Amino acid sequence: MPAGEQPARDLAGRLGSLTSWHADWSGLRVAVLGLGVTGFSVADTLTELGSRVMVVTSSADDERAMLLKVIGADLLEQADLSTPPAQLVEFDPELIVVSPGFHPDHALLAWAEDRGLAVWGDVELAWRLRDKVGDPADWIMVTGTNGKTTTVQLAATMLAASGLRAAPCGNIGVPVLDAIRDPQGFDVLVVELSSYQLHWVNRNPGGELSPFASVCLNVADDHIDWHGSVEAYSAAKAKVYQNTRVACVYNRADAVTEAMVRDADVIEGARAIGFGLDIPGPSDFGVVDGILCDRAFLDDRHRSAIELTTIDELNEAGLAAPHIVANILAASALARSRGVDATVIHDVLTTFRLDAHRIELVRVEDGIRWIDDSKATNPHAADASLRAFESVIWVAGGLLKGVDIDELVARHAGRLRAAILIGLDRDALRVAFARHAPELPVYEVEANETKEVMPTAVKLAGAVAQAGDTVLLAPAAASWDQFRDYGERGRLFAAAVHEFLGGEAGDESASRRPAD
Ligand code: UMA
Repeated sequence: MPAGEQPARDLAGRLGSLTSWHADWSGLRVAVLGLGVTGFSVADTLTELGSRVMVVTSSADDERAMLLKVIGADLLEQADLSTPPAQLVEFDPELIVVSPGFHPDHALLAWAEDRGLAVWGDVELAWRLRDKVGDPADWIMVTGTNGKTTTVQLAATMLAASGLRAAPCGNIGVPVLDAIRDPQGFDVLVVELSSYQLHWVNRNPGGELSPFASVCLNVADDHIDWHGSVEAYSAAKAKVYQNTRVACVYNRADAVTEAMVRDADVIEGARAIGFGLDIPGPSDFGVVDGILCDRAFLDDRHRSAIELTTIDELNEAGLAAPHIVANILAASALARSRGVDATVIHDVLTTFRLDAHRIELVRVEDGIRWIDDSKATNPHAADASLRAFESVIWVAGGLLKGVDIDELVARHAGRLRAAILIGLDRDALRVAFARHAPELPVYEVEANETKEVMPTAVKLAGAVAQAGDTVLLAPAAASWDQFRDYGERGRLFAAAVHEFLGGEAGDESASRRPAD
């Protein structure tokens, strides 16, 4: 019987019962929206389970399109998806699985809603299928405006160093479905979740996530254009704590995250664990006299604390910038909640290195530091970056994604010596400089060609920089207007710096990050 005629109750019942890899997924007609890494992982999984899959996307790369044929999924590629294509209507899906990049107002999602179709995100699907291999892994879920990836990498490294099979996945770049299909299985998955992914979780019976531990690192304006308002963005982030079993980790310096924990429905017995750069109370992680401490996971937490590492040691490893210390405390809280020994955390922190384009020292020459923090794709991240330096030539701009830049400029006007503007959204920056730093020299990069932008910006910066200055690429904006991604933006900046300065790296190692 075609699904259109199938009573809605039966279908809802069937979807509600699909909570295991070993359930009967055969013949289920699923439309998968998007053919990026997510869409492909969804199609690959569901065809393996015997479902009938149609992938609908505005564009598809040749390799994935070819692979869809191999796995037996249909592809519907159509640039204009503003009305549901006839083939999709004819396919008559029983379920939609949506990629995170699709806006919730997308015409296909409105069409699905009109038809009363269930819509799942890939994370919900992965949760339902998590029992593929042996006992399901515990999920440790990480969200926040900034610091997600660093925290996820730190926590996963700590867990793995303690002998657990642990893997980072999610928004970090590895779809959660790829992790749950690993043939060996994992003890713990450290899942990075964007607000886009969180938007789609906990909406359907049978698919509610229940993490072992969870954290929202911080909340600042970002992706407002996608969510529609700060409130909606924040509400999506708050979902990370729902049904947490053991530890809800929050940021003591960010009252919004604390309120999220207070308001969350969690599993009885789950504890709230605060982290912050100040002195920790019982059940907290924090810093006392330069020592990072755990006052949560020990018997006598009212009178004592466990030492994890010191700011001096972190300085040695290039990990002492305040926002990185905060990430370290959050990751340590997550790892300690799952039983990782403090000595293991200490050892991990002596060898851990940040990824590229995160406050990365490119070069020091003639007393001028050149720093690539291309990962600073919103004002909150740029704020953390600017705080770490005193006299800054700031390379800023790109796509502002609807967020307000004024406060950031006001806060840091005093440390700026010049600004170099790149990218599309410049008006807000120009206005903010005129208001808060009218004397500041502001130079605009007129070049729009990807390969021209950074050489021009670097030349302008080089002309004004003096000994003691830091030339800081921390754009406070997304890169997609001029670059493929923040990685390309950072690489081209570093290349332009080396080209401009010539010769080999100068008087300091180019591989270390600056400490605060
Ligand atoms: N597509 C459409 N119409 C749309 C939107 C997308 O047809 O309106 C199609 C595209 O043509 C393409 C596919 O959908 O075929 C792309 O899907 P996607 O944008 O969801 O991207 P994926 O490759 O599946 O990657 C996604 C995340 N991307 C986004 O959220 C935009 C990746 O995060 C994530 O690593 C990956 O899933 C695995 O979980 C990237 C990101 O930029 C790194 N995230 C944002 C951030 O961190 O700020 C949220």
